[in-house]
Amino acid sequence: MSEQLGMLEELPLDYRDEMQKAGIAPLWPMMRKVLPHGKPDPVTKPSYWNFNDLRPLLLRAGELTPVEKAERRVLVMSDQGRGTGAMQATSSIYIGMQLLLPGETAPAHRHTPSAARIIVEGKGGYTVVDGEKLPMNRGDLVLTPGGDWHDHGHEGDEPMIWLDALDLPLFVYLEGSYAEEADLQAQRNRPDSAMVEYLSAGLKPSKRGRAAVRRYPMMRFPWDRTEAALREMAKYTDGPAELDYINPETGEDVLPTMGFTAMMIRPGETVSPPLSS
Ligand code: GTQ
Repeated sequence: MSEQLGMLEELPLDYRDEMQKAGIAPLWPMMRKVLPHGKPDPVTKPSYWNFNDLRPLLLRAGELTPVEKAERRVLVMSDQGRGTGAMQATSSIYIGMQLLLPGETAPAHRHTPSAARIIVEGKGGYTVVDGEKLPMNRGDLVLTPGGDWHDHGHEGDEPMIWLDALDLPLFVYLEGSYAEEADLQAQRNRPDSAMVEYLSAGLKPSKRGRAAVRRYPMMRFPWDRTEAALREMAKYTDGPAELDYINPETGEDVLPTMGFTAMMIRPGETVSPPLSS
């Protein structure tokens, strides 16, 4: 079948004018734009952002813009297929690098998109999600499911930097993206559930006599555990060791729209992860 379906210009001018007035258009000249042949035709391009370039720019944002003014002090990494300034790294995922300085707090808000954070540097930072205080240690994966209140704080003495990943573009596309603001949350005086209920893989709180489990029962995945598990697995695995982060109650990906995998690649190894959906 021909790639090129009919063109708009082939149609009589009066017909095109009448259609224009009626607010309609023929499908066939535009069909391949939305239904390309054989395979998708993505706008997104592979993009690369160098942390050594980004880091000083982020620290400078710390001097230029108080967190009270910014609400969130973040530099957005734009998909190069859409151009710098695009609020997305792929069609559905936004990523940005966030800075919080010692003593600062980023105010509480909640929004429809979900967020996940991977801590890059610093000590003493934390985020409070739905009243649960989640320490931010280097490499930790920390979740903020859509609709949950969250604020960030910093009790340490060096800058905290972390990567934010949100399904924000998806919500913008669905015209369902919005946020609400509130005062800082009261923090429950107990360690987060990774340190209490979900301390060990393969064990979860007994069903007996328990109230309903939360939809996202574990919102922090400590890196020290992930790293130890990867290293142990790699001893007995040819090729890269890979571990999927899961919701410990369901075995599913940690969020409905975003899944995370930790991978250990030995020096000199190369990998080509398969496309998957
Ligand atoms: O920390 O709550 O990068 O709301 C973008 C939007 C981070 C956050 C971002 C946000 C946040």
